[in-house]
Amino acid sequence: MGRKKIALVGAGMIGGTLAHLAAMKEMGDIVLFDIAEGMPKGKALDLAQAGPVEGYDAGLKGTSDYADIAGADVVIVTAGVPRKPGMSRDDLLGINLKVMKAVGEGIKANAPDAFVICITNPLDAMVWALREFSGLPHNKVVGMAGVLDSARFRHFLAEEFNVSVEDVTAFVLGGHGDTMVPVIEYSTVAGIPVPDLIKMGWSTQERIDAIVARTRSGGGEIVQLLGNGSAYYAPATSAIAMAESYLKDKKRLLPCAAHLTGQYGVDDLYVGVPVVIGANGVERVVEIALNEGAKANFDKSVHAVQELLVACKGLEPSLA
Ligand code: A3D
Repeated sequence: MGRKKIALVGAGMIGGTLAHLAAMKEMGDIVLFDIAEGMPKGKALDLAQAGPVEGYDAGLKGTSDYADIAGADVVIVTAGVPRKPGMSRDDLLGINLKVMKAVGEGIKANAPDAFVICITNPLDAMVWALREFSGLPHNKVVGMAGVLDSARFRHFLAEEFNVSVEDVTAFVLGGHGDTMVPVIEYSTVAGIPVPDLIKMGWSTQERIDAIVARTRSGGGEIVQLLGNGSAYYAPATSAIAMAESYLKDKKRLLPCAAHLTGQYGVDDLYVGVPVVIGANGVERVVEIALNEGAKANFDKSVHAVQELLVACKGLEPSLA
């Protein structure tokens, strides 16, 4: 049995971090693809030279030729531009839509059997467009956002309760944007829901509300601090968790931007919901009961994604 092949389309900040993580975990051979000529080759060589020190065996190749992603088991897409301070994710729509067209066609021609994870923003619209351009089955194209948003929520909750991040589970639904929906009823410390912890005096509703607000703007906080570009360590780790669940058929239940066909009252839209990821890609969309407030927020989030799709269809007639 040969090694798995992981193609990273976009070899920038997240792409390079993905390659490092995938190599460290010996997930397979890695191809770094970018339209920039030398840069992916330079990163691949640098990472290959880290192999003898760390003791990992992974083929690493940098390329600007789509033929090199042929036969990839997993493709992770970060191609495009990230935010600058003051920009919203939606400001990236026009330029990144063109990139998704090129990438979707490249995947369709060279890696049609891959499991594709999209990270490019604005996420929910770009993963939808990437699926359309690639023509791959919906269960094989998914967006990374919920794992990251939940990780941010978990980190803030663990700090608030002064407990290990390992024991904090958190639930974030909806689109990846200011309308995302952190659901506190399904967020726990070792199984104890956050509302119970408030009753037990571990925190107050006001403090949890502030954590929810900080989670919603968690990406923007990092954009402001970095001054140039957006987060990349946690986004890369989150996508690797999804890739591992697919490659190892772990069947993890993870919040991802998945294609809905009536679940949550939504049709033909990618939006963040809990899904099971295994060897068949997205194997199940999990429909949980939402209270009135969470449902209203979820619907608002869906509406925001729908507006972005209208804009995409206006910009790219082949999507209409
Ligand atoms: P960056 O370091 O700029 O890397 C993007 C790379 O894409 C660059 O190296 C470009 O040369 C390359 N590129 C541009 N056009 C093409 C093309 N047509 N084909 C191939 N490569 C191309 O950005 P980054 O790695 O920091 O971020 C990548 C994307 O992820 C951005 O759109 C971010 O907004 C997004 N992002 C999403 C999340 C989510 O949680 C969804 C989090 C953080 C960043």
